[in-house]
Amino acid sequence: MTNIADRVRAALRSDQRVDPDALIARLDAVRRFLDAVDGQLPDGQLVPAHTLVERAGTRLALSRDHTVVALAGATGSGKSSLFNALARLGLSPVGVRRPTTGVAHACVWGPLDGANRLLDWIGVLPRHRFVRESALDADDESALHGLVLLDLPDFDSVQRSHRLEVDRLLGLVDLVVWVVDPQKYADRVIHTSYLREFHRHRDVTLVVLNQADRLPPAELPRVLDDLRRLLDADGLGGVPLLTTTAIDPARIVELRGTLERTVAGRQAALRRLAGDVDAVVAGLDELVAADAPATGPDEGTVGSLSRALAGTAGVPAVAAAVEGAYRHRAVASTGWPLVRGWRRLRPDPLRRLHLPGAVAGAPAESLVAATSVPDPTAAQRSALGLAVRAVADRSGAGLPAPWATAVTTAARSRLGDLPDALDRAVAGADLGMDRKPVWWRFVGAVQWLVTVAAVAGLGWLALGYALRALGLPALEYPRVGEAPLPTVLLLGGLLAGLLLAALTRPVVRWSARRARRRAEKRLTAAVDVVGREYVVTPVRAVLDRYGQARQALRDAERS
Ligand SMILES: Nc1nc2c(ncn2[C@@H]2O[C@H](COP(=O)(O)OP(=O)(O)OP(=O)(O)O)[C@@H](O)[C@H]2O)c(=O)[nH]1
Ligand SMILES: [Mg+2]
Repeated sequence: MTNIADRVRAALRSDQRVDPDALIARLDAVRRFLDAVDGQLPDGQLVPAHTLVERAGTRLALSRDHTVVALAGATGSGKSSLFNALARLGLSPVGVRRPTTGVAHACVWGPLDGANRLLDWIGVLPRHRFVRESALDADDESALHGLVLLDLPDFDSVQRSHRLEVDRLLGLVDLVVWVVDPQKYADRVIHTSYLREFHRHRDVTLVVLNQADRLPPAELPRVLDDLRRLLDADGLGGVPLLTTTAIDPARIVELRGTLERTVAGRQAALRRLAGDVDAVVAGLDELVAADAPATGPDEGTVGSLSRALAGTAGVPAVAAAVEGAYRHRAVASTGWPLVRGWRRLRPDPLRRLHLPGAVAGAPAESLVAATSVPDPTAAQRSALGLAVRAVADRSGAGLPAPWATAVTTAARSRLGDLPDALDRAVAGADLGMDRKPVWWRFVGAVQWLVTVAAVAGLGWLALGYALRALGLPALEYPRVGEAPLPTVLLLGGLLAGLLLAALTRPVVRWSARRARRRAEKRLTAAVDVVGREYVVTPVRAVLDRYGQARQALRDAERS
């Protein structure tokens, strides 16, 4: 049943015309596929596609008016005899010593000029090119005008060079006539190494059982049935199967008629290339089998990456330094004036890290990153490694293996540049530490004021004491309630200073923690940008390429 269905399908297909524009669009899609996968996938699997694109472009550019037909088969099957019989001339030597034909011979129906460039490309030497056009039989032969018939060496040859030549030529011709004979039609080589390989080229395949005269007429149907069964098993159900006797011109008429129709249809070259595209698309399909994945890793995974990067970049250390620096500077600005002086003698925790962002007005972008942020620990490095791997794994999940590898390679491609980029990001981040808060100035000014009051009170008291000691008239101090004003100034000033310092301390601590959180947020944001640029963007680029490749291959499929 299947064989009948195959034959019907083949018959329908052979009636279907290949639209040159559609074929060119399909080839273009293969080219787009190759552009998309360039540098992403190993070249080995792409060779057939590259070969197709190059060959098809050349074949279509060379001549669409010619149909190149090859006679292929085992040695002694009668290829050269058929070649000569079709040409009606003894062009290719026929021999009893096997193998006879060592290089391809060509016969061109019509002017040789147009076919010469085609034969140069196919690689048939000029001395093995013949032209089948004479004034005498021009009319007889006109139906074959445009035919370029090739007599190939034997593909089962003891001569390796013959096999190589056949393999090369079979990749270039438009239609293949497989010539078999009653003795060797069932040979394994022809079926497994050749016919089966051509199952995508059914509509440019013809099988000829030659030397039919050597079979008793009663045997012929059985042999034909057997051969048909083998062809079906090769995936060539429905291909035309003819019988010929090369030594009898009357018994090659059917083959000749088939060739005439093929030449007149001018479809063989297009059908051959369409079959080539089918084969290439089928071969590449597993490379883009999965649905195009999301455009990149999910935000959770990117968040983990940012946290790991923050650890490596020393964000916690810098943030802690920001908190320390805030406290240090706040105390230096708002503390009791004597404490301030002592405070200023101690180093600023942030300056010790050599962070330009920590210094007011430093042009961060002009600074080469050379911070003294502590180097990442082994644990931080391995956490980063795991986070990068997670980005690759999540992004490449479900993709065909070579793409998953490409995603991993992309995720790791810029790891070498990461340390400098992170250092630059940390160095360039605005830590919010370049301006003094207004309240520091205010509290600082009040501290000065109460200190001045205390010193003034002290001075006043000291003056009164000195006058008394010298026996001079004592100073009459103004009084606040019961207490003399200088005492109020001295004690009040000292008390107010201490009180203000005590009240300020928790506010400073709270603000320092806030400054730490703000710095942490800004640093993490800066590090996140680096992570996206150095890890996520290359991964997205590969996923983009995957989407393009998948779409291109869908476009290259036969519609
Ligand atoms: N009886 C008979 N003999 C044939 C037929 N076709 C070819 N021969 C003979 O078979 C032998 C081989 O023919 P060739 O045409 O040289 O075979 P080939 O396939 O070209 O062989 P290689 O060049 O070695 O690959 C010759 O002696 C031919 O005369 C045929 O249809 N009937
Ligand atoms: Mg021969």
